[in-house]
Amino acid sequence: MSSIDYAEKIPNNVNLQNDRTLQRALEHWQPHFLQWWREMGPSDFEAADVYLRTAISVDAQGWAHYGTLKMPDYRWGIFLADAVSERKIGFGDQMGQPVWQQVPGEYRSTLRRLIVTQGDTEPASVEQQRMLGHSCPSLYDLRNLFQINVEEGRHLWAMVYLLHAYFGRDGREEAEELLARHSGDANKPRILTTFNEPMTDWLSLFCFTYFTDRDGKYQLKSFAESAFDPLSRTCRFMLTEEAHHMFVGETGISRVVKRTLDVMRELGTDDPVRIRAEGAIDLPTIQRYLNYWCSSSLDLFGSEISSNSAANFASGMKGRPDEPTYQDHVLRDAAMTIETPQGAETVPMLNALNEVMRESYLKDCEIGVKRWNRMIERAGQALRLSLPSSRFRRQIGPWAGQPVDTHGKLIAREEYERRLEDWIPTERDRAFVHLLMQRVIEPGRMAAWIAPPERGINNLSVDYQYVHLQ
Ligand code: BYC
Repeated sequence: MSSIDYAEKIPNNVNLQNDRTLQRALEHWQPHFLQWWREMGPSDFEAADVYLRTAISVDAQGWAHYGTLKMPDYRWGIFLADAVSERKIGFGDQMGQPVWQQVPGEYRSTLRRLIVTQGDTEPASVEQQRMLGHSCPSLYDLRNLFQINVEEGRHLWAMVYLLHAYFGRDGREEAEELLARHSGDANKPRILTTFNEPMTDWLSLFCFTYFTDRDGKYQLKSFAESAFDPLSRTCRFMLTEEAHHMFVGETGISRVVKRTLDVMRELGTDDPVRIRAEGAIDLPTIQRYLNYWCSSSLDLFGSEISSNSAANFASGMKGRPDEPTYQDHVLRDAAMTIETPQGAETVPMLNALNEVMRESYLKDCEIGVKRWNRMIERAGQALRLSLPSSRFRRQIGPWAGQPVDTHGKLIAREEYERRLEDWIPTERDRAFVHLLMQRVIEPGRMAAWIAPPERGINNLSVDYQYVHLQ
């Protein structure tokens, strides 16, 4: 990378062409990243020509460029949203003071940990989705998968930029570690639970991009409020790309539901056996997938009662998503009642902020569910999809490991074990869904279990050849 034209190869607005220290750090890291991409990124598609968007600036009118390229040639860039002049800290004990352009010593290790945790999820998701290209339901979907993969790669770059530019040697070491941990690895797993879950089918991908990427939206929005200005600006720009990932999730599930409803109408039945025989996914199975990925993603907000959340907010490191919409930005006198298996507990609001975020996240998750239910209602079907209670199947917080049904009611453990197969995908469900995952690569054609999208990408038609396989 020594004779590199930085502005051309690594689109950026962080003055990389004149920053020798950053160049040296990236020169060392970038070949490791590319090696990781080859070994852990989309398997067997290095030679494919893919219609991709690439971030090239932070200009709202023209921030991305669309074109056909091979994924290893993607120009992973580094962008910070425009600086807000004289920006002040918007919450916590230092509210009203100027934001930080450097990392304050006393917050260094916590901020690094937060950035590393965020950064760790990005390559983790690429690893989880590594094999899905082989079973794509259409070229349109294959392209969307790859778009998400390269952008998660860019989000890793965004966090590595912060580590390299602001955390010196330990930042560089953490950047290497981000490539050394792997999703599901027994010895060196990814940091957060959901990012170690296997993902072997596209229904899971759509649920993941609906629920887990939405956690990403909420975490990025809370960092967008951060007093550490480079983190705030980086995350604000990442949110621009994140919207498409959630779009893939929401429209993906919509298309699966639509296809199922079409088959139900054609056959005149809601019998899952007959719907499956027709190659579509019955609504109860879709519900079990929603339960699985939603409950897994709920853990990503951390424990309901958390001293970390209190410290992160009070110091100004991490706010609430949409912080300006709240009245009280200091929260020293506020409290919240949290339900635990032992009963209601009133805790200082600062310690309950993970729960505050989880509640607003769940409201956001409801929007898609309402849309899917309107489709089901219009088709004259009785079943309604729903989200599980935030106490269901938790692994983090006071409800972790508790036998709770999908409505949030504590039940006998024996009953819980018995009924779990009504609530989350069984081995049989997974085997059936897996069987449907046959790749379809004729332009415009869709697998039998999913309806076509309403429109193509960037005003192209649905039958455009989004990927040329070699
Ligand atoms: N799994 O006080 P606690 C995305 C740990 S997704 C494993 O309960 P806290 C994306 C926690 O780390 C967004 N460990 O919670 C989506 C802590 O350990 P340490 C990712 C967990 O700290 C799709 C201990 O338990 N970004 O971008 O208030 C595709 C006690 O923690 C989990 C972020 O998460 C878990 N689920 O909040 C691609 C933002 N939950 O530190 C990308 C950065 C908790 O004591 N992370 N623990 O050793 C954070 O802000 C916080 O770390 C958390 C947890 C919100 C995750």
